[in-house]
Amino acid sequence: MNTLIAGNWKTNLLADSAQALAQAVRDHCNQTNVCVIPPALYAGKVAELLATSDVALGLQDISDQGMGATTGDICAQQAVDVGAKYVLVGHSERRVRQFETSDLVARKALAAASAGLVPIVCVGESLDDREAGRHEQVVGEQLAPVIQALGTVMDCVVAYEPVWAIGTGKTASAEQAQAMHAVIRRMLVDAGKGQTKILYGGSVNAANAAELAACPDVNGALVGGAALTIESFAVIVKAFT
Ligand code: G2H
Repeated sequence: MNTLIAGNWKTNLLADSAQALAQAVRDHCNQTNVCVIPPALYAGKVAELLATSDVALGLQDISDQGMGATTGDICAQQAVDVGAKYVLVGHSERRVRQFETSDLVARKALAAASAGLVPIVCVGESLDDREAGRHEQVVGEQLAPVIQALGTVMDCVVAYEPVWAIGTGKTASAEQAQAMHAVIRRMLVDAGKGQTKILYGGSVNAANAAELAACPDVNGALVGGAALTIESFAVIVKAFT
């Protein structure tokens, strides 16, 4: 299946509710194109629950450094060790709150890919950037260092998440999403990575998933709020499958 539907649980849930949601995803969305991305503290338990399923595990962030003296970080080798396949890098909530630069995001993507993880590289413009007509330039500048760092041989996924659509209930229209995905696709083709999956993220829900899934360059979704209940997540998974 050349799609990926990833549920980013962010800093939601506690141990019991995280395990219950993981079990529900395993029971209702047991497919190789589904990934859950729990808070790291619960990743080990979620990995155990998913061990006999086709659902993949992801983490929400990774250090650009290897094992060693980086207090509070999680390194790529530890992510592999806990059973992760995917890792988000450059989510806008980290670019904004932790001041992560595109160069740091590129180093994180390289650290992840070098350890055998598939980085899900998040890019997206602010409302100011969109209103000023800079959105394609901004996304291009976020993606370019990652493409350069990874070279042609390493596997990755790109997630386009316009910041103005994240957790706001505003979704980019299918036309806006497709237009940006086509720009990203051209960059990836030029880099010899034309087969890379490009996910859309930003208030994806059960009602808008089908329209987004119909866009030719939208290969899946990175889902936040609507991934926290199995009812909505299962509808989104079906729409993209
Ligand atoms: C964007 C998305 C998941 P939401 O951050 O990464 O969250 O679907 O809640 O907008």
